[in-house]
Amino acid sequence: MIDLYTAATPNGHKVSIVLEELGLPYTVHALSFDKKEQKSPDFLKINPNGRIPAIVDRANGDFAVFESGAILIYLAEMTGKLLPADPKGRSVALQWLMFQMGGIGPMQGQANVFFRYFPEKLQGAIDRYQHETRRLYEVLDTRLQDVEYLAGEYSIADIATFPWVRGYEWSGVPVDGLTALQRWMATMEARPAVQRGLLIPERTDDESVVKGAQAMLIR
Ligand SMILES: N[C@@H](CCC(=O)N[C@@H](CS)C(=O)NCC(=O)O)C(=O)O
Repeated sequence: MIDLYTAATPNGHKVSIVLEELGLPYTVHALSFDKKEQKSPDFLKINPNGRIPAIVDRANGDFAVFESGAILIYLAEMTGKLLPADPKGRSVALQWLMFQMGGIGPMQGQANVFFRYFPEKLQGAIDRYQHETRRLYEVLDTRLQDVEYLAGEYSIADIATFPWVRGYEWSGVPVDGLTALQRWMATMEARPAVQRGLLIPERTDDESVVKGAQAMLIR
């Protein structure tokens, strides 16, 4: 059994989607940013970085994993699914996974901060992060003109990338003209496991939780 520590954010959704795709049983622990539960001493023992997502594998000596990309690799290797077995295919999948972890996540995350939450309107910062995110989307689009999924076959690279790209409107980043990216998004959205994963954890309408999440994103 896997314990999943998460919140309704793109990085959290990566892990609930992969768990749904793999059909692994898991227990959801929804952390409240408003209550700073991600910084509690108990949670810092699981993720020293004090952020979601993290998992604890109860069937493997309570082994804890943090960083969403590392969690996806751990679960794919554990099950032998969603990551090609041959060295070249595996490398291609990991390249696109790293592209998301080092590029789209940080750039789009900062686009959200400066476009949505930052107390001052810093147009230079907004432009910088939105344009860089669009540039990274164009790299994805070019790739997806040649292949159905980022690694050729469906993999953890798609699962890592989709929860971010689907938020393009919220980030103020247009996807006009990126027809291959739009086709891929529609394919991803149609997957039942993706739809289930996006509902984890249950959304709350508690405004204080939303404010708390925004405060965390600013830092
Ligand atoms: N690189 C990390 C990023 C994790 C991250 O930034 N998580 C955000 C939510 S998407 C978070 O926990 N924010 C709360 C905070 O910063 O205290 C990963 O991919 O797991």
